[in-house]
Amino acid sequence: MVQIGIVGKPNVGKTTFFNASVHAEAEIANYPFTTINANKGVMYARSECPCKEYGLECNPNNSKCIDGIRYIPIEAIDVAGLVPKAHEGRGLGNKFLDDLRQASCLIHIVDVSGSTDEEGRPCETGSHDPSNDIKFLEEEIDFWIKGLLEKDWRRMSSRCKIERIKIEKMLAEKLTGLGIREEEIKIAIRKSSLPEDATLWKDEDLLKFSTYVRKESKPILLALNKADKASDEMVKKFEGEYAIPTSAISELTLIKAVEHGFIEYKPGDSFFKVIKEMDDKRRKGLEYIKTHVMDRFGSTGVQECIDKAVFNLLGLIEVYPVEDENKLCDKNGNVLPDVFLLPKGSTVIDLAYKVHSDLAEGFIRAVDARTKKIVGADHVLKNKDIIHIIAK
Ligand SMILES: Nc1nc2c(ncn2[C@@H]2O[C@H](COP(=O)(O)OP(=O)(O)O)[C@@H](O)[C@H]2O)c(=O)[nH]1
Ligand SMILES: [Mg+2]
Repeated sequence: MVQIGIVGKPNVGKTTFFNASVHAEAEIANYPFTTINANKGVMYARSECPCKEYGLECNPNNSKCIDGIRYIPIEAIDVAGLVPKAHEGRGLGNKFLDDLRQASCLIHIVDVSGSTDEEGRPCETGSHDPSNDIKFLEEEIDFWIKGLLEKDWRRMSSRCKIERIKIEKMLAEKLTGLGIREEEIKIAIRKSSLPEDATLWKDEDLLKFSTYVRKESKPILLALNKADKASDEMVKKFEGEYAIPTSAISELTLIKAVEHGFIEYKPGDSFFKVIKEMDDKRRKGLEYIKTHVMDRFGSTGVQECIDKAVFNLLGLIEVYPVEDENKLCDKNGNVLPDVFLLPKGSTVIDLAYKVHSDLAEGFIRAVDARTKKIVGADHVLKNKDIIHIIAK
């Protein structure tokens, strides 16, 4: 399953964001190092379910569907707060960096209200500039990667030269534990325009390469959190395609109100509907969220972060395997039971492997349920394809 790492310095709202989207109860508190061990949980990417378009009632199995909105699971990891110089072992040291190994991308929770200092201690709202936080997190990861490479660098690079081993092969071996692929390494070498002969790489070249490889293998989306109490000016300054204003606390409050039956609201909605009488305090709280968060930013932003990370930053597509291309169901009659997230450019056979290796090994042909055309193993899949795979 795709894994997203939730990262940031202490007290920015990582755990709140995590709990709001996975509905797990990790500890939330206003002091550093509350989150000692990384919490793993399941978050959901939100998308229009094809059931709506076909006017069908679906029976989801590996995902959820609420009123025609499909929620597709992904794995999330709530990483302990990162403080400057973690790569040298400060704070909880390399622990959080280790937690990021398997993440395919990161959501960096930033306190855009400027009410936490660089170490994560509460400070006066607006008194801390989050630009430094953004830069420092990138640098921490870069130095961490570099640190892994520079051990043994001279011997390794000389060996490559003498034995004519391609540098990307050696790097791939060293970095595989970080979930970094050879393809990403090749791109990083090209982008940093470094010589093929790695014995010529200087210290700053290793850092340059580390930066590029981090950008390729752990792309970062910024959640501009605590936007509810941030000035318009601050939000405008940082907002962008991959920098989304969020109010994690609002999302968590809405989810709780849903659980208690007070409102109707689906994660990612731009509004909620009151369905039960409530006390003044709760009503005022929800009104505040409506006027200061939802009307101001369009939503709490939490769901949008996940969706942007999955569908844009990672560029994944959703594909629905079925066993009947007319009824769009499996052999038990469940309509659109499963959905899989696959990298762009994936083919029918990639989908088959994802569903079951038997389906791939015994592959005969497939049918595109939308067009009813027969397609082969190499057929490239499109977003929201519905595919019937026929196998021996
Ligand atoms: N105003 C505001 N406060 C928030 C928001 N998200 C979290 N907080 C508060 O920030 C503090 C730290 O939150 P927590 O999730 O424990 O941060 P972590 O250390 O990054 O995991 C808590 O007091 C939260 O209630 C938000 O969106 N808006
Ligand atoms: Mg925490």
